Amino acid sequence: MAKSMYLLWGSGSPPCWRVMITLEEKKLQGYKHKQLSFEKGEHKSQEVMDINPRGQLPAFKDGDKIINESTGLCLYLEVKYRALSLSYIKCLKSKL
Ligand SMILES: N[C@@H](CCC(=O)N[C@@H](CS)C(=O)NCC(=O)O)C(=O)O
Repeated sequence: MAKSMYLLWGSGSPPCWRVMITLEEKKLQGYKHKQLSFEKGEHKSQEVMDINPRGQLPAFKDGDKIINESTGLCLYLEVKYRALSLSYIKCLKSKL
């Protein structure tokens, strides 16, 4: 199910964690991913710039769809995989 997804991420990045936690919570395992080094400037590599011209991580593709903003990406995953539970969304809804 998640094989069409590709996530470029960097260590120590809360926006990357947000996306990875969402993928884990939705049990979307098996997605392709690559860890890049901020220290080596890999977030400015051509591979990243082709997906996210801001040169920021996370950079994400699902098939031919590109979604870079981490909060928008979490919303995309929530809408596309609504049937799969996401505890923090449930928690937020319970507080409304
Ligand atoms: N609004 C973006 C922020 C992404 C972001 O700021 N990523 C940082 C790492 S935490 C980054 O790539 N910084 C490198 C840079 O801006 O050159 C999101 O939520 O996806």
